[in-house]
This record gives sequence, C-alpha cells and structure tokens, in this order.
Amino acid sequence: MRQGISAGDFTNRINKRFLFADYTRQVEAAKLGIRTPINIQGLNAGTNQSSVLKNMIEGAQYTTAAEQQIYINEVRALAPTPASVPEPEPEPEPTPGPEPGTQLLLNPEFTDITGVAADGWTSSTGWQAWAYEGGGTNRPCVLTEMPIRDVYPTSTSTGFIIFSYVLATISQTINITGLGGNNTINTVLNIANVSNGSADQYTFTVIFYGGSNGTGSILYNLTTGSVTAPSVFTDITLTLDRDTSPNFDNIRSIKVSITSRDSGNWGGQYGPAMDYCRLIVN
Ligand SMILES: [Ca+2]
Ligand SMILES: [Ca+2]
Repeated sequence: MRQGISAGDFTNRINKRFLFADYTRQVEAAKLGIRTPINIQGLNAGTNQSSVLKNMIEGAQYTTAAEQQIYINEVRALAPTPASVPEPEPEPEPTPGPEPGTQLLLNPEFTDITGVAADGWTSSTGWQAWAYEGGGTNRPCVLTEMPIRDVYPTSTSTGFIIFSYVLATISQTINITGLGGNNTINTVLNIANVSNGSADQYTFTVIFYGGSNGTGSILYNLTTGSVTAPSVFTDITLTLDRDTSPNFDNIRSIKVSITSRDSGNWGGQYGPAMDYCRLIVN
C-alpha cells in the first residue's frame, strides 16, 4: 500500500483503474465494431459504470488533462452520428415545349389537298370527291370552298371536310418531345350541321399518350361524347390544363379524332362540315 493514501482511497483508485481499463477495452472493441460504443454525451445516469467513467474523465486524479482530452475525443468520435439525410435529387428539368401559341397539327385548315384526300389526316373509310347527287362510296370529302347549296351552312373560309352517311373517323396523331414551360393544350374543332332534315351527331375526342405515335399508356382522354352538330360553324374546344394533369410532362403524343355521319342518309356528303381543327399549346 502506498504511503499517504487511505485504504478506502486506494480501493477506490483500484476500482477506477479497473473500470478505466474496461472502458479502454470497450473503446478498442468498438473501433473494431465488436460492441456498441458508449456515448459520453448521452451517458445513462442510471449506469454505475457510465457514471464512474464520466467522473473519471472529468476528474480522475491519475490522468493528465491531455489524456482526459484524448479519451473525451475518443468517446465523442464513437458517439453515434445521426443518419445523414441525403439531399433530395433535384427534379429533372422537363424538355422545353413549343413556343406559346404554337399550332401543332398538320393541315389544320383542311386547305392542303392531294387528289381527294386532306393532307395529314386519315379517314377510316378513305376519301372521295364531293358528290352533290348519287354519293358514290359515301366517304368523307375535302373541298376548297363550301358548296353553295341551300342545305349547306355558309362560310367565306376555305378548306372543308364533310362527312357522308357511312360512319367515318377523321384523325391525326402528332408527337410531343416535351411540354416544359407550357400550361395548356387547346384542341379546337370548327363544325356545323348540314341541314338536309337531320340533326347529325358527332364525337370529338383528344387522347394524350405516354408514348410516341399513339403508343404507351393513355394519360388523358377528352371527348365531347356524341353530341348534335351546331347549326352554324362553331368552335368546339377541348382543354387539358397542367394544373389538373399531373402527367402533363409525360405526354409524348396526341391523337385528335372526329367521328360522324349524315343521319339523313342522302347519297353524297350531307353529314357535318368542318372548317378547321387546331391543336394549340400555350
Ligand atoms: Ca378551313
Ligand atoms: Ca345531315
């Protein structure tokens, strides 16, 4: 027994040394990943060993200030660090869309005609020349001026498609590379009834696809349903808004279609007449 130290003090020091050695082993073990390290800043007050350890580090008589700091640093280094929260990945910038006001359909005014067909547009039954009587194959026709006949609506415009009595669908599909900076897609059909004693029905539909050329999932489908054609040329508009369309930036193609027939069953083209169909992105 060393001189000048009481028996109790000596025992206390021995115990501290034991605990100190035990702590050191814990530190070394923790470095090897064998045991969960003690966090001096989060020491459990109810744990004797932790309490003694804390006292020892802060006030042990037999460690120098430099040694105390080393141990404190070791303990702090071993303190569990909060799981790092990764910075959220920035949303990829959508591909820029068309300039606001751009019209995207081919031949929207029906003024470009090759043979008996409207350029850019498909007719499910094909096309034929306008027939005032007889009717031929009773397919839709495209013509430069509105016929001046009493049953036809008047118009000073040019380029028209007129349905006959066999049900047909006129359609066009366009591709979209991106809509960044755009907020609205308006599709406008200008249509009028041909008043040969029938109130003809038509269906105007715009389908928005996730893939190009009308492939992939259908993201949105706007339609008038089957409705009566107006008696004079009238704009019918279907609108898709970014605000209410979370998949707006995923649109890669748009199919526009108009389905109709003349319910008066006259030979020739006496179904609804269309002056234009425009698809405008803003
Ligand atoms: Ca036209
Ligand atoms: Ca008709």
